Amino acid sequence: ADPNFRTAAALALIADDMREVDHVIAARLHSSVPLVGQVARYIISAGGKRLRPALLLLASGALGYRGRQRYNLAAVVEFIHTATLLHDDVVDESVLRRGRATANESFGNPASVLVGDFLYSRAFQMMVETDDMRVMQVLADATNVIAEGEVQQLINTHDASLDEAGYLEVIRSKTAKLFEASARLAAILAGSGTEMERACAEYGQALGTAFQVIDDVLDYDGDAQEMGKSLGDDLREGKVTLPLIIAMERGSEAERQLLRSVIETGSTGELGAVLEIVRRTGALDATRE
Ligand code: GRG
Repeated sequence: ADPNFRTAAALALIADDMREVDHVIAARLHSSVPLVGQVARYIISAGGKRLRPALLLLASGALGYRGRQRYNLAAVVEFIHTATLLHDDVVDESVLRRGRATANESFGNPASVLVGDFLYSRAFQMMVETDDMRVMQVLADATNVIAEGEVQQLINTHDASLDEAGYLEVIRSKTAKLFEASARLAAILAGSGTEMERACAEYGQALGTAFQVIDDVLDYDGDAQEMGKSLGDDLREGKVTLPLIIAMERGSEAERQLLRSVIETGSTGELGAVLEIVRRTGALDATRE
């Protein structure tokens, strides 16, 4: 079947549950400081895809769990995700998120960082309320690994020696870890045992990794001009995406040298040549595969 159809069918299964999650999210955004609610609602109501809550709901449903705790934990993973987005947009000095101005653009960096801290700590309040040590362990471990992944990504900026393993290590931490935790929590909620917990975690990890690989090159789709713009932005920022790594592996010595210098300097003077190497080596198709 068409994968888009399958996705739509899966999401239709949990449409009512997702409304419950949105109620929990709205209810748990309360704060005596108006700016907290304002910034938090600004980002949370901007239309995120709620992928991590969806994964938790679908997986726990498939394992036969029907308790209300799934709504709380789905809200927790969305709060953690949103906190990381607020911080990430400050780190990257991004101006657009979810089709509108980032919170840092609208409210400034300090408010973004601090409301990210609020969402993160609200998530931890809610996770402690579960009184379940395994749940707390999984979420504390995941957020720790996410932060480490971001630091490693910072270190990898403009690093032309980054290989596929190094690239994957970062995305497994910064992105896939929260997908992994969401699926793992489903198995914990359902009391499905350690084997199923491991299987769910592995599934979440694989899904999150594939998701980030595609997310990294989504803007490269479209015509050559669009790809040039996105690749140019990534090169200037020192982001070493998988197509660049594959093009480095597959290119001739001269091509490799050109790519190395462009990645290290972030200069886009040779952008046309870079695009041609990516095209000739089939690096984009290899990434999608
Ligand atoms: C607050 C614990 C903590 C850490 C901060 C900055 C940082 C450390 C982590 C950032 C991690 C990050 C931004 C990973 C990328 C995740 C990603 C693919 C975001 C886009 O996800 P979507 O497409 O977003 O699911 P929507 O908008 O749909 O929710």
